[in-house]
Amino acid sequence: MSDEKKDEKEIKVYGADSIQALEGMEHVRMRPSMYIGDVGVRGLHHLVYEVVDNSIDEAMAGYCDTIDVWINEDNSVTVKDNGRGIPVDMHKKEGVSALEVVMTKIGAGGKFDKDSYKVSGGLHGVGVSVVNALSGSLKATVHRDGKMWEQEYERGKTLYPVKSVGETDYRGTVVTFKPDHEIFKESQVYNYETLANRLRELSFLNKGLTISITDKRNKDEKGEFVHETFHSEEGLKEFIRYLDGNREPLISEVISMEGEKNDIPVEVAMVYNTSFNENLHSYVNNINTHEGGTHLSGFRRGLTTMLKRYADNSGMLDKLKFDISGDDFREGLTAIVSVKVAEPQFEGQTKTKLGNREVSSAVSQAVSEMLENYLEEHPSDAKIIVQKVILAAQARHAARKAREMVQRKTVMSGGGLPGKLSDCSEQDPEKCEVFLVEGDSAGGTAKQGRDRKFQAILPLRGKILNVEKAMQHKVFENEEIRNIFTALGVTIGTEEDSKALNLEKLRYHKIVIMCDADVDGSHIATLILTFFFRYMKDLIEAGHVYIATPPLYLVKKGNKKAYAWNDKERDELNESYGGSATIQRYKGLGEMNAEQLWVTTMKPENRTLRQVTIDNGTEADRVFSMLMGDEVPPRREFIEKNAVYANIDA
Ligand code: 0RA
Repeated sequence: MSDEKKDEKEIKVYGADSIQALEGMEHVRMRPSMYIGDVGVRGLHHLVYEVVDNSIDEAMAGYCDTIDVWINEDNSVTVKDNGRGIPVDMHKKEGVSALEVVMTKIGAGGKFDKDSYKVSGGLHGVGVSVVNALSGSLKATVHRDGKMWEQEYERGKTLYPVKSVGETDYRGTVVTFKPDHEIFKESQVYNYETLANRLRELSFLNKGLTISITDKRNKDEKGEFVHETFHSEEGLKEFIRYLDGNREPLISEVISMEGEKNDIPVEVAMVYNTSFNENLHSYVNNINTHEGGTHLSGFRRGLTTMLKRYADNSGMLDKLKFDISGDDFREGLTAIVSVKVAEPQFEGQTKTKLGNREVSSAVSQAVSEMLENYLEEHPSDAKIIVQKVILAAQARHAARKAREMVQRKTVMSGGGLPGKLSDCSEQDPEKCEVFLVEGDSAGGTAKQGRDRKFQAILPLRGKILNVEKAMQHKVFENEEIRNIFTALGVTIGTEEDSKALNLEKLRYHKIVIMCDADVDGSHIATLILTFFFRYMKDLIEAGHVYIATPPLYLVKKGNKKAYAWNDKERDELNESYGGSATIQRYKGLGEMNAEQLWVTTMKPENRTLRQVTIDNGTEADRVFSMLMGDEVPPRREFIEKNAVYANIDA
C-alpha cells in the first residue's frame, strides 16, 4: 500500500474513537498531577521513568537487554531499547496503527498484548501516552522487520499517520520527547544525577540488563559527553554491596535468594554491618515502596522467626536476663526485598505501601528458607549475628532508660521548652517557623533579626552528634538533640518503634536549618540532616524541613548595594555598577548584622528556602552513610564536589 492510500484510509477511520482518545489526552493536560504526581521537578523526571518503564517491561518479557538514555542539548530526552519494537500494523478496533494507539490512548499501554502481563510501572504505571500528552513534541521511531517507522506528535496530537522512513538492521523502539513548558513551568531542566541514580537502581533490580545514560549538555575532562553504563550480573547482591560500600561488614558474604513462592517472584539480599542503623528497602515491580507493606512485614517476620529459632537452639540466650524484640534482629542490617506482583494494590498516603495479603507469607517463607541454609552453612557468621542481636537488646534497654529520663525531665519542667529556645508568639503551628542556627552568636543575631510573631530561634552548639555512628541511647542522651525534640514538640519514639513520631504535636510547620555558607557550615547542616533522616524521616517526607540560603557576598558601590548568592551574581552586580565595586565576602552568618540576616535570609518575601526532599531513599541512605561514616576519602571527595545537600535535594 502506498503511503498516499494509507493516509486516505486513515482519514476515514478517524472517527468517534479517536475523539475519545483526544479527550483522554486533554484530561491529562488539564490534570497532570493525577497522572504523574506533580508538575515540578519530580514530575518532570517521572516522564523519563515512564518511558524507560515501557522498555523495562519489554526486558522483563525477555525481549530486550539494552536500554540507552540521552539527555539532549535542548533538555529533550531520548530512550532507545532493543526490544521487539512497538507494533505498527493496523489496530483492529481503533483502525489506526498500533503505535498510534499506544502513543495517544490513555491506558492503552501494552495491554492489547494479552500474553504479557504488565508488571513494571512508573509512579502510577500510566503509560507512554501520558508522556506524549505532556510533551511539547515527541517522536517515536520503531525498527521492525527491516523497516523504520515514524510518527510525531505535539502536545499529544498526531502530526501525521505512521509512515515508513527507511530500512534498518536494528530492532527496537526509540522515543524522543521534550517536556511541555506550558505544563512544567517550574523547570524543564533535567538533573543528570537524579536520572543516573534511578537508572542504576533499575539495573540492580533487573540483573543482566544494560542501561546507559549520556548527557549531551556536558563534557568531562577528556572532552567526552558525561556518560555512565549500568549493568549488574548479581542484582540485589551487588546492590547491597553498593549501598553498604562505606560501612564495615560484620559477616563474610551478602546473604541472598531469588525464587518464586506461590507464583510470586521474590528476591531478597541482606548483610549485617557494624553500624546501629536499620536499612530496609523494598520494591514492588521496580517501584520503591517507601511505606513498606506486606512484603516488608513478611521479610521482618521471616527474619525474626528464623533467627530467634537459631539463637534459642544455640544456647547463647540462656543466661540473658531480658527479652529480645524484633528491632534487635535488625540493628546493623541492610536489606532489600524486591517482589513482582501482577496486580499490586498500593495503599498509604503516597500510595507506596503494598496491600496484597498473599505476598506476606510468600516473602516470609522465602526469607526463612534462605536464612536456614545460610546459618547452617556459615556457623561462625551465625554466631556473630546472634552476638550482635544480644548487644542490640542490651543497648535497647539502656536506650529505654535514657528515653524515660528525657521524657520525665520534660514532664518535670512542666513540659517546658528548652531554655535556649526563643519561641514565637503565634500559636498556630501552620504559621510558625523555627530556625535551627549554628552557634550561639549567630543565634543571637537571628533572634534580633527575626519576626518574633511567627519565627522561633533554636541555637545549636557547634557540631551536633553524628547519629550515624552513635548508639541510640547516646542519641537520646545528647542535649542538643533533646532540645530539638522538645522544641519541636514531638515525642521520642516508643520502644516498639523507636522512630515513630507524633506529627500532630509538631509546633512549627517549617523547620529551617540555617548554617554558614562554607564547608564547616555545610558539614553541620549535614549532621542535622542526618539526624532528621535517621530519627525524624517523617518530618522530611511531610515537607517540613528546609535549608536557609544566606548570601555569599555583599557588593557595594557608593550608595548602591546588593547581595549575591554565587560568583556569577557577584560579577554581574559588579558589572552593573560599572565595575570596581567593594566586595565583602561573608564567611559566616556571624558577619551579618540582624537587619542584613533578616532581609537576605529570613524575610519570607525575599529569602529562598530549599525544601529538603528525598527523591531516592535508597540512594539517600547510601549518601548519608558515606558522608557520616568512617571512611574519610570518599566523604571528602563528595563534599568537595557537591554542595553537601545537593544529592538529597530534589
Ligand atoms: C506490545 C507488543 C509488542 C511490543 C510492545 C508492546 C513494546 C512496547 C514498547 C514500549 C517501549 N519499547 C517497547 N517495545 C515493545 C510486541 C508484539 C509482537 O512483536 O508480537
